[in-house]
Amino acid sequence: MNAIKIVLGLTAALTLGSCTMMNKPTTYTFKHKAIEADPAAAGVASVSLGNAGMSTTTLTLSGLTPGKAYISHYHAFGPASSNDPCASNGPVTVGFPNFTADAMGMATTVLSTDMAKIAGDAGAYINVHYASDPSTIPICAPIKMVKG
Ligand SMILES: [Cu+2]
Repeated sequence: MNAIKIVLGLTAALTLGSCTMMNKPTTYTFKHKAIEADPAAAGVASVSLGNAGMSTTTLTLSGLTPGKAYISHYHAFGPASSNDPCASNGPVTVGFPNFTADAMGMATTVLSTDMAKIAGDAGAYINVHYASDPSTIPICAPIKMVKG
């Protein structure tokens, strides 16, 4: 009798635990690349899983050039590194809506997409590029640290 109660209690706790985990966003921190552009640029990517396999990723950025236009993407793990996603030079998998830094150099952009499109190596890192020169990448958020 006591054993049955304990088992039921554990099941309830595990169920609650998994619900909480699904709703809690995972946060990834942007790192500055080894370039001089936007030296104070920083930010976080907050990834939430929703219903029907959808995900929402919110970028909250600061230290950008006020009034400057930016683009951002999820990138897949590329061929140039197997343990540093931001140095792996991978292809774009999904793009965020374009955005412009405000007068304080702050910006946000929100992407809703199928979780499957950014799962595993497909969502290895997030880059923020100058819209005017996509080869200029002030910051990158590593998400999946090891390829494969
Ligand atoms: Cu990109």
